[in-house]
Amino acid sequence: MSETVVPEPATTHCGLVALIGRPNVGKTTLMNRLVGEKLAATTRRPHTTRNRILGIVTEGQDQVVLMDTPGIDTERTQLVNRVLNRTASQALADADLVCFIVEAGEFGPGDERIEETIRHSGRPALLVINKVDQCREKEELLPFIEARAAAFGYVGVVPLSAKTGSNLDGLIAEIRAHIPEGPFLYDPDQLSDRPQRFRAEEMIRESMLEHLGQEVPYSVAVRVEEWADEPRTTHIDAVILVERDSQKGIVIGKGGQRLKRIGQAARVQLEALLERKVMLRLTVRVEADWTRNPRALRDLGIEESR
Ligand SMILES: Nc1nc2c(ncn2[C@@H]2O[C@H](COP(=O)(O)OP(=O)(O)OP(=O)(O)O)[C@@H](O)[C@H]2O)c(=O)[nH]1
Ligand SMILES: [Mg+2]
Repeated sequence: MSETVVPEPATTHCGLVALIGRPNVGKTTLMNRLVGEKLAATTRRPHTTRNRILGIVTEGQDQVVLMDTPGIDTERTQLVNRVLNRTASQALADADLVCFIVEAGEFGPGDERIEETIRHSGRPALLVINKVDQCREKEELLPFIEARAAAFGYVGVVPLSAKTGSNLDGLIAEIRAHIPEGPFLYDPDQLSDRPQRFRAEEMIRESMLEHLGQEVPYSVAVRVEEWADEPRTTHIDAVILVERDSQKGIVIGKGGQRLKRIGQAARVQLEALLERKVMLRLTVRVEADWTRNPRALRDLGIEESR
């Protein structure tokens, strides 16, 4: 008598993992590295990220759904900052696991407040100590790790460098060890919840922030208005929104030189993303006080996740 053995379906694990931390600690750089593609803008300035952005890493039976969030800045009270902070809090509330990202050797009052928020959330948390490449004395790292680990019941502490890629494997292993059993939330081939259009806007915004110096920091936004895929070329028309006429002048620059450089750098990135030739047309438009206007924020996708 023959017996048919039906193999047990392999158990899958899937978890929502919130990347939380002060502005500029490297959350987005880390997400881009873990996913292996540039999903969102990173710059040397704080307050680069404005939305919750998912980066999806599927390996074997495990799916890690990273939620990149705006840096939490508890000092700021402007509407746009309150909205950004709420976006981060919402991600924390939704998370199965929190990655609290700090910079090696630095732990200030801002970090303490975030640690307190994580404690309140009751979520399990990994402490991710980023930018270890900046540590000149590696021996200094150990007391830092020990002090932080003693202060809070982290389920793990992972020093790494999102920039050089050192110990990213260590982080993924720790995350995989702490996500719950469950079905995949996304197709294993999917890398993000965001469409190409969003990634294009992020690349243009990144180029702009890199070319602007300190001059027009965070009152700029980018909206792609037209996107046409033609046989050889993709034509993209995008609008750069600023709040004041003076800012418009700065973005455009003398004789349009700055806008030209912003466009050239963005086009190179867009061509790499789309793997084809891109014709990019940028226009600068003044939309007064958009950072203070809830509707304008919503129109730009800068809003609470739910
Ligand atoms: N040296 C070094 N720099 C890093 C590392 N990770 C990120 N950076 C740099 O830190 C800066 C901020 O990186 P982001 O990824 O934009 O930081 P963020 O935490 O997402 O910032 P917000 O979106 O503003 O909250 C960029 O200039 C990165 O290149 C790292 O491991 N080492
Ligand atoms: Mg960011």
